Order: sequence, then structure tokens, then C-alpha cells
Amino acid sequence: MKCDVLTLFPDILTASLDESILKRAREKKLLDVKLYNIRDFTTDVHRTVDDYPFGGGAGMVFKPEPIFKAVDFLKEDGEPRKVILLSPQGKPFTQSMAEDFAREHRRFVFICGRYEGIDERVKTLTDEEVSIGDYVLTGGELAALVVIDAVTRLVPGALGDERSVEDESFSWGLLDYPHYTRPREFRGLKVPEVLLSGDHKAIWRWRRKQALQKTLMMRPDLLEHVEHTKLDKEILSEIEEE
Ligand code: 9D3
Repeated sequence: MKCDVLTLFPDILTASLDESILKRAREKKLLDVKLYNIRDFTTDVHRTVDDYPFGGGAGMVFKPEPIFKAVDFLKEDGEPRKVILLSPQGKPFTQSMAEDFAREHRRFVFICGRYEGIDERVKTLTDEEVSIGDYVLTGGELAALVVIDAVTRLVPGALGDERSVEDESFSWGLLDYPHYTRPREFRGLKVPEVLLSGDHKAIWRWRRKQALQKTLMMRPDLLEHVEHTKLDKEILSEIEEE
């Protein structure tokens, strides 16, 4: 996957790209991220990227010209790409969008907004407008990083252990079950006996029950999309009785 990121603050992304899974994916050439400072695409002596809003009001608006120049420059090589604008008005990013991005697209341009907004005409350059959730950030950089992170770990070979992707809470459609490692007892807190039993069927059932319980408590909305097996229904009625 190749990502070009257009931003006024490229340094916000560098530390994350230089650690852990993203770093390794880059070393393995599974991920190639290029950061471009939008200010480098200005043409005036003051390197202006914002201006007052037509119609009045508080705050500044991101000017269209430097963003158009940057996107034109990136498109010079003629390779197909998906242009994504990160914005609070965008479609909420989900795991299923991450899966679509990982499957369908080799190459992305992320445009990170700042200020109160971005000149609306920039949207004629974009294929998608994406938000990462209903809270207010200071700009699109962290959102771009979230999308790059979530998509990269779905690229085959990016995770050391390929099983990890499949095993996850979201592929179950449920929240994860609790995890324990050594020691068996820590500050008086014991690891549940069943996990030490070696009884794999009992362990599987315990984990499924914990996942169902946790999901019912924290995210009942997720359960609407889960198809329950006969065993699930049995576990759920057990939970109801408790
Ligand atoms: C009151 C108007 N505000 C919109 C909610 C103005 C505004 C606030 C923050 C405009 C832009 C921003 C900066 N945020 C992003 O660029 C952003 C974002 C976000 O704030 N939340 C979730 N996802 C995203 S993606 C880009």
C-alpha cells in the first residue's frame, strides 16, 4: 500500500510511522508513506494556506490553491489512486471500510484539514470523505494515521502472526474475552481455573461466554449483527438467569 499524506504538520505522523508494526511494514515494503507539507505548494512570499471565510464568521478557511497544486503534482505519474479527505463531516470509519480499503486499493492520497474548515471546492478532488468518530480533533492528521494503521495491519504479511487478524473481537463481531498470562497468582488475583484445565472445549465456551457478557454490557449494539449459534443461545440464556 502506498500513501501520500498532504498536511501542514507532517511531524505529527512521523513518530508513529517509525515504530512497531507500521515501521516493520515499511521496512518490508508492504507500506510506503510519503508526507508532503501543503505549505510547500504555496506560491506567495508568505506561504499562505488560510484565508477569511466568504460570508463572514469566526475562524479561518483552508485555501483551495495549495491543495489543488499538491494533488495535481501527485497525479502527474498517472497511477490510479483513491483520494480521501479526512473531515468531521465524513462517513464514519469502520473495520469494514478498512477491509475494503485493504482489498481494493493499492494507493491513497490523504488530505488532512486544519482550521474551521476547508474550501468546499477541494471536495471535487476527492473520492471519499472520512471521519474517525463523533469528537472534535484539532486536524485530520491523527485521523489519517488511524486509517493508515487500521488498513496496514490488514495487508497480508504486515502482522508477524497471521492468525491475529482472524482471532480478533471484530471478526467475531463481539468484544474480546479476557486474557491472562503468568504468574498464575498476582497480588492475590488468580487466573480463572478453567484456563489452566487444558480442557479446550471448556476454555472455548468460557471465552465465548465472557465475550458475550462483555458485549451485552458495553456494546449491545454490536450484538444485532451477530448470528448466534445454538451454543450461543444456550450461553445467553445462562447469562440471563445469573
Ligand atoms: C463547529 C465546527 N467544527 C466542526 C465539528 C469545526 C471543526 C473542528 C475540528 C473543523 C475541523 C476540525 C478538525 N478535525 C478534523 O479535521 C477531522 C476530524 C475530527 O475532528 N473528528 C473526527 N474525525 C475527523 S477527520 C478530520
